[in-house]
Amino acid sequence: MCSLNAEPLSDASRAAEISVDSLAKFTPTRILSESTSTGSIYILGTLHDSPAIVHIQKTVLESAKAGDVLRGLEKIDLFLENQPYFSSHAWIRPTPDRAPDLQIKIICPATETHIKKYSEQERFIVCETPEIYRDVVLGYINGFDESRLGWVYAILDGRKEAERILYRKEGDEEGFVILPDLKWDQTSMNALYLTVLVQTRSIKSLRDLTRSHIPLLNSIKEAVYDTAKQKYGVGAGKLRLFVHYQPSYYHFHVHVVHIQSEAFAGMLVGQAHMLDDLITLLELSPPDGPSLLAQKTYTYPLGVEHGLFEGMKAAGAILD
Ligand code: G7M
Repeated sequence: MCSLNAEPLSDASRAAEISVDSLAKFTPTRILSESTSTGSIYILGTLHDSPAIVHIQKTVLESAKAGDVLRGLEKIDLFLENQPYFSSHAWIRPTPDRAPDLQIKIICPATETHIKKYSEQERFIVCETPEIYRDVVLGYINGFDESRLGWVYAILDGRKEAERILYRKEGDEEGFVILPDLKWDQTSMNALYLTVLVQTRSIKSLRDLTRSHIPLLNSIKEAVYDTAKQKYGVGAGKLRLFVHYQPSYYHFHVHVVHIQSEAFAGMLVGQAHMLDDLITLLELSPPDGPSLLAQKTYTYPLGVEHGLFEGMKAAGAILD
């Protein structure tokens, strides 16, 4: 069973459920969103009687093996010919040892929040002053369902994804882990995507950062550089380290993405804040009292389905 109310499953039984046979029983309800350029598509449906979100995406080609693909084609269908330009669809010949054609991610059971998050929706620019943060956002963050952070705590406690941890620094205040993000299948280095989760639960968002966190942020930076170099051969000059505001999860984390990676919504100006900029603003902050990050007005896009939207609208933070 993959049900919201069911007893939690052991890892083994849950893993056993996501199989070729079980996916064949997925009943699609509607498309939540899709990208025609990347071939990424989010489908809402039912799996084992539970709402489920299935994300299907073509896997990224490993650049060193891209040429091999042309030697393994089964069929080619030329639909545009305008010399010197040609466009075609191609089918890859199945060979036992070839890389998978698809990457499929599943959220099951999917909550209303998940469904809203992945649904195409109208967005508006929001101007979040420190007063609006205090009156609207803080209450939203404090009321955030702790269970949504279950995956974070499971990683930090070593109960989940333990074998995927690339680096761990111990310590309640200065500790953190580095691991591949859910979105990265570790195939293409140009699509490298790592996540850094801090051990402390006291930093909900970048507004909570103070000068006292500068050593933590610097040690995250250093460890990311070392880890990416050692594990993947990717140098510091190829990495974009940034933090979301608003994030989806209010437990401080840093995104690490290869600069060759195609821009996606979470990388857009407004939502993404370079880690180095945050460190600089903390260094420029007064020694006592709220940091510049706490005092700053943030301007960012917010979807109408976001849990903050109505409160922001009522507070006059949405620009017409
Ligand atoms: O900043 P924001 O909260 O939007 O980003 C959260 C990040 O955590 C995203 O890049 C997600 O892909 C990533 N993420 C989310 N979940 C549920 C997991 C997970 O279970 N494991 C890992 N490794 N990353 C996750």
